[in-house]
Amino acid sequence: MHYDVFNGDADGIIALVQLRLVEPKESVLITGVKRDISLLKQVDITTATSVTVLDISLEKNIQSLQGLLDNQVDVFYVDHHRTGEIPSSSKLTTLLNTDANICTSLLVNDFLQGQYVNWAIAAAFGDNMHASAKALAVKVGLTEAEQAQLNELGIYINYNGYGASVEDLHFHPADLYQALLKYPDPFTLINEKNSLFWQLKQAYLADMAKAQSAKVISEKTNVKAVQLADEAWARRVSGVFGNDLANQAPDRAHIVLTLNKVNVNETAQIDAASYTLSLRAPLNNKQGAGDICSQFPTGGGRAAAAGVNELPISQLDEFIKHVESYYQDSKL
Ligand SMILES: [Mn+2]
Repeated sequence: MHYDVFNGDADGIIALVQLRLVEPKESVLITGVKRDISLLKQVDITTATSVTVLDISLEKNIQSLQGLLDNQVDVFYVDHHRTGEIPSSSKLTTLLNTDANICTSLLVNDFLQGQYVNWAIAAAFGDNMHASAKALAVKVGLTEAEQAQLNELGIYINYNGYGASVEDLHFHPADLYQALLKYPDPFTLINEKNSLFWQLKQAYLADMAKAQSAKVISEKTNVKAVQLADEAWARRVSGVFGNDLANQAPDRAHIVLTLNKVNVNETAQIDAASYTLSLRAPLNNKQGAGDICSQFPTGGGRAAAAGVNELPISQLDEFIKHVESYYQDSKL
């Protein structure tokens, strides 16, 4: 049995669309919300004969990967996140590149020699890699208007992946993948009345309108921190809202916080409250976000975009100061 394991964000879902348009395959789909990257362990090692893995860190899935390889399962692994040490095995084929301007769909696009390139462009826009997306769009001759449409589509698919659990999402990423696979050309989807594109657009605009009232926690020349409510809409919109802020002020780092629910247990003691936060490096200085977040427990990510799942409230000031001084010292 073949397994397709993919991140539930734009370049995870779209990378699989590109591959399966070229090579249709019956497969078991394994995916989840964007932040759920520990996916490979869900593959049933007793039934798996081959596995395609897209857009999840090899480092974070190394144990499951080693188990599959030891069991003689063929693995095709494509990703742009931290790799850690890559196992050497004749069963493993990789396309790995951690360049900050490369996403999984772009790697797949090279591999497929540009087949379904419009999908790859939408994915790169969705992963907020505007320069790469634009360069590719210009190369294949898309007009400004067409580029803007693919940008929108990428943003909406990316937006759908954010949430604490799949219950927060409008569409389960596996369902979204299957729906998108019906469109070899994303412009057909965009031009179709009441299609998924329009449904996602409507939902996105409603959530973003609410996000405009976000509370500004701190605003300095090089760092801005804002807080969103702890509600499903805020969990959905936090990532794309962060991208939006970054695009508006490309020299600034941005922190988007949501307060995690406080659990009151039986003895009426209140567990220490914490924030889930995402940190975006300045678009014009894409470095350091992953390193900064990794210094806090439950933190991690890429150079350009990273996060902390549970930052104790008492550490927020320290975190913000850390971000301020980091980007103060690392001006281009
Ligand atoms: Mn991705």
